[in-house]
Amino acid sequence: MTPQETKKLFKALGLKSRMDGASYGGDWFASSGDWLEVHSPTSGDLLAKIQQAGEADYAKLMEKADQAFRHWRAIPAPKRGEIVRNIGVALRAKKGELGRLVSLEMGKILTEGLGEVQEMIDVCDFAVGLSRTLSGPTLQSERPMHRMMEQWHPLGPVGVITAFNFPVAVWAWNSALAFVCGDPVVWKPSSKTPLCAIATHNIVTAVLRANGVPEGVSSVVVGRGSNIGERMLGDARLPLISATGSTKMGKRIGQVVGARLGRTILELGGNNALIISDKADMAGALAAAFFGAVGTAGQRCTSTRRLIIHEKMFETFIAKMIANYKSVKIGDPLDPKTLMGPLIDEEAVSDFEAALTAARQQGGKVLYGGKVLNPPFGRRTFVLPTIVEIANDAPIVQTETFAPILYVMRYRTIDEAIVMHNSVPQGLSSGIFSDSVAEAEAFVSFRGSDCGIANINVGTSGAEIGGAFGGEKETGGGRESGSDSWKAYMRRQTNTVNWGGEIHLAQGVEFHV
Ligand code: UN1
Repeated sequence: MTPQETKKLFKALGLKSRMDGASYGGDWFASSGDWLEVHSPTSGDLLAKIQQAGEADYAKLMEKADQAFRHWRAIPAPKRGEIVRNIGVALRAKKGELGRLVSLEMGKILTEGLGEVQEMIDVCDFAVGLSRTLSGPTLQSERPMHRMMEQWHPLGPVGVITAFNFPVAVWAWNSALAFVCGDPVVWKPSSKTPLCAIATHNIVTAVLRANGVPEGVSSVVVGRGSNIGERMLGDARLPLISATGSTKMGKRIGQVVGARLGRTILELGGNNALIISDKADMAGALAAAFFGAVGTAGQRCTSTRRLIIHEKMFETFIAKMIANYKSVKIGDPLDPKTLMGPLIDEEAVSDFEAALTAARQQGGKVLYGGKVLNPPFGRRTFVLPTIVEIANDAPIVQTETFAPILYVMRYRTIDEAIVMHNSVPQGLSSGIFSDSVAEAEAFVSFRGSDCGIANINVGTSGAEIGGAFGGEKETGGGRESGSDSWKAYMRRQTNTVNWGGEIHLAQGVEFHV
């Protein structure tokens, strides 16, 4: 993107080259004197400087969010839904610009940047429907002339901590739901992608203002994890912390929020595998594995990290994968011909290199890739997508490296494949390619995949918003987005109502003088 094009994009999204990083709906503010530089992962160009929020800024913002809750929870849910519908309309109008900004700041290719904004739009639509159906059951009482029911009430301000790889969609999954549920949101975006957060907040704030929503319902706080992040975790005014990131980070969050008995939704590391059966449709399996492993330069939580391939198919399948890998055009994510952009920063490239060194030491054989590319644009962030043949129990295969490294391995029986599949600490997403009903059903049965997401003839990444999103084991157990994930954003209340006048004790207990 030329400097003129960047300027135009910034203008359309209300961004400047120097900005403050905190807002609760009014102006942007910050007083820490601690400036964060935002560089393009592609060119290394300085895109903007953001003054991060300090403790005083956080205090001001949190007070607003707390006050806003009292007002927001009193607005009928369908009216809140109408406002979320308008956020969806505003996002539709800005889809092109916001999608381009995602590509510019995060480095994913434009079609994926636009797809990410589409996820925001989709979840807004989903939440509008929810706003009229946030319902609890009516239950039969054992007592005469009594009725029981469950209600769901707004919970309070929700702290949302997001990662760089989905710099706008994950905010939307949380916020569209939180808003219709009656909760304000305090968003701490990744320090690697603050511009996406600021631009999103500008779009949302305009809608909230036009609808007379008080300040504090939607806030952004760009700040350091070590002070602002930690303050959020310990803050009892945030009854729920929803966080996306590494397992290491999630363990810290779980401990600190758990110590105050707060709630968490944790969406942490994945180690997603596809089983490719000898009874699979080859073309379908190839397309899914290719997108899963190379898409977003392997920087999705749902990226395909392992292929467990039937020994009969292994050689043919890998030969086809390598042919695909060889034709991947790597470069500027905004160029429509590019299939793979850069990694987020030089640190990610070091992680890529360290993982490959470990893999080689642990008996791995690099079948394709394994190289850092000479900087085409001035930043050492481009790598070759890589395929490594290695054993599933090699220590490096047991960890998540946020880079396009695909570990491949062979199996003989489906039972063996499922055991290999589940023998990692993480449990986010998974898939099997097989036209055998028995194999496919076994994979999604109680003795099959132990992941939160398990697909048949569908890859591991690119989930739709309508399903609950999240995973088991070291992935953290949280669920966001579709299905009944909204329940985590509300407070459940069981009501027993006596309309008969006489007092009856449950369980037949008699208690009178
Ligand atoms: C993530 O990587 O944190 O399923 C989210 C997918 C996307 C979301 C990924 N819908 O790949």
